[in-house]
Amino acid sequence: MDKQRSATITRALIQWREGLQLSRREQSVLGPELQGLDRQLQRLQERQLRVAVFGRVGVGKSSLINALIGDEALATDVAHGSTRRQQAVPWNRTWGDGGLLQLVDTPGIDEIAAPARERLARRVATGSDLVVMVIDGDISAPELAAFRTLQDSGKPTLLVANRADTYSQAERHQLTDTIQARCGSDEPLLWVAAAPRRPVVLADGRVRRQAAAAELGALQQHLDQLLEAHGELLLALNSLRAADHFSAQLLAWRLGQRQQAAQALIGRCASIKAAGLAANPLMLLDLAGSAAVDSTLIVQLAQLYGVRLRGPSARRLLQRVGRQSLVIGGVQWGLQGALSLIKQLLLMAAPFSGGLSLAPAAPVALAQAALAVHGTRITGREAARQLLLSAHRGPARPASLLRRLQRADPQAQRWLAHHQSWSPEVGLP
Ligand SMILES: Nc1nc2c(ncn2[C@@H]2O[C@H](COP(=O)(O)OP(=O)(O)OP(=O)(O)O)[C@@H](O)[C@H]2O)c(=O)[nH]1
Ligand SMILES: [Mg+2]
Repeated sequence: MDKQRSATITRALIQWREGLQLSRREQSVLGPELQGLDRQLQRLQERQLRVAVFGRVGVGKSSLINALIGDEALATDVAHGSTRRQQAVPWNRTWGDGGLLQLVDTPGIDEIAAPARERLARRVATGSDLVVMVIDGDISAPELAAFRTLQDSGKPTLLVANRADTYSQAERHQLTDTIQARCGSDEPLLWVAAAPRRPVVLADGRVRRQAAAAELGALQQHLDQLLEAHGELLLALNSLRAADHFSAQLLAWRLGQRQQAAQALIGRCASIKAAGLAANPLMLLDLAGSAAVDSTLIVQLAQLYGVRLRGPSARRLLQRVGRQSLVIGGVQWGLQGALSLIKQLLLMAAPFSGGLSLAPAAPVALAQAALAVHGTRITGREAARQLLLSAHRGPARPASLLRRLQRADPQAQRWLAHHQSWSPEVGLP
């Protein structure tokens, strides 16, 4: 991704953030998410990339960070569980044109239940632009599950195998094949030795394993290339995803808050329509009256969701809702017309049948009313869905920016191949 596109995305995101009108209650309910988003946007402006090191307990995550920064900044231990909480350390090297780097050490993913592991993987993924997942032999089921979680969340992830010093070259080749097959990935497996121990023959002839220099060549080289080629993209992608995620959470929250009000509104419109249909003897008025109630419902729903309905966009929305609810409720409209016709014929026949034909008119009117309620519910739901989509889809919205970037950049497309975007189906009335 070139610098110009990166600057455009940064500008658009900052503008979007400044334009977010959050109530006090929203700021407090979504406080932690908002802080996370603001941190990410700040890093985007400062061009500070965050690389998280992630994996099982004791695979050598902290040792790897120490080896990369060339300093024993983090505690390491043979005893498992020496890193208890996430910790970021600055990495004294740059990428691109003066971009900064931070490495994040994380606690091990095993010894915790699967749901917690998934949450941890998601948290690590959310807070970093790139993940280095460390294994130290064949990939286990929990490791594979965590790797998949990272991939499914669209997180660029490098798979690194540590303790290269404890395997022969033939063993390493064989392990590479097995692991790549298990992961279903053609990405390279990068072998390193973060804190190797090499056998040394002592003066008395005994052999002892002694600490030796770290071997990080494959990873260093891969990281150099990746950061030079895609540093800007990594930062932009994670920022867009963070913004998209926040915007989805905000919408879902607002939707949840207004769900009851929307339901009540739909119910009120349904009863107005039902009463009008039951009382009205004329077929055309039946249909026109129903359509009028549905339009009023849409306009009022729009007000409720805070979506401005004006000009062509309003027309398009009404047409879309109309089309959808007509397709879904097509049968209902057909039946409604037929029932209106029957009702009208029964009324017209009244003078000739001595009023007897009026008797079946009442159940027909009731059937119409029941259909009307059902139809209004369909229209209400569809209107709510379309209104939300329109609120989520504006050209400057993170979701649209993300889609555009995905279309324009093949590397973004690859990274986001498994990524599932938020869908506004949740919490509809
Ligand atoms: N032989 C060998 N030992 C290593 C290597 N890397 C790390 N170790 C050893 O593995 C042990 C665990 O290393 P840590 O870096 O603490 O592992 P961790 O993944 O951070 O562990 P937790 O924080 O407990 O999850 C230490 O005794 C390291 O010296 C390596 O490449 N080769
Ligand atoms: Mg550690």
